[in-house]
Amino acid sequence: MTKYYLVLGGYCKVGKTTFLKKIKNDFLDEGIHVNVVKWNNFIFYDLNGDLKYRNYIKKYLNDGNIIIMCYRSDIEISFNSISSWLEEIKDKKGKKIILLDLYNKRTELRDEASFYCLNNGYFHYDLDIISEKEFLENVISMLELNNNSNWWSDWWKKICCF
Ligand SMILES: Nc1nc2c(ncn2[C@@H]2O[C@H](COP(=O)(O)OP(=O)(O)OP(=O)(O)O)[C@@H](O)[C@H]2O)c(=O)[nH]1
Ligand SMILES: [Mg+2]
Repeated sequence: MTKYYLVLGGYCKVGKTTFLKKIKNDFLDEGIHVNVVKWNNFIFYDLNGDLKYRNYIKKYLNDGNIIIMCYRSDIEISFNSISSWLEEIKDKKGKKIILLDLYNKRTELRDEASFYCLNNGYFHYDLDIISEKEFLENVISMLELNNNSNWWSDWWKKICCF
């Protein structure tokens, strides 16, 4: 089975690990440079945003198929630091880059972030208009797995009881 590598990067304490726990909660946040979490045919690399780990996390940013740069549009520095994370990626060709706003209200900074994505060919999502489920559905369709995704709806029914 093809494995896909999804990287969660971005400024410290914006809620990357909390977001991942909503998808799969049976892992311990070890407080080290990365949590490696397997889920179906995805492997999440949940990176620690603390600058002191920057040298250790470059490898994961370069190995990922989808780079999900998390920020909060109520914390300006979390958006401003994104470009320095993306500079660590040597070759962006073939990678999908997504900015994901984990804040649950619309802000001016969010509009700026959408524009930044549009200009750079990145994708932009925010969690006040899209659920974790819908977000992952979008990611899956980016990976062209949609034709064969019964496992996906079965899995959601199991954990969400609907
Ligand atoms: N109020 C509020 N607190 C949150 C939210 N998301 C996360 N937190 C809290 O913020 C703290 C940091 O969240 P994490 O999910 O560990 O953040 P992170 O981005 O993984 O942080 P690092 O791995 O250290 O870079 C935790 O204490 C969470 O409980 C949120 O949406 N609202
Ligand atoms: Mg974390």
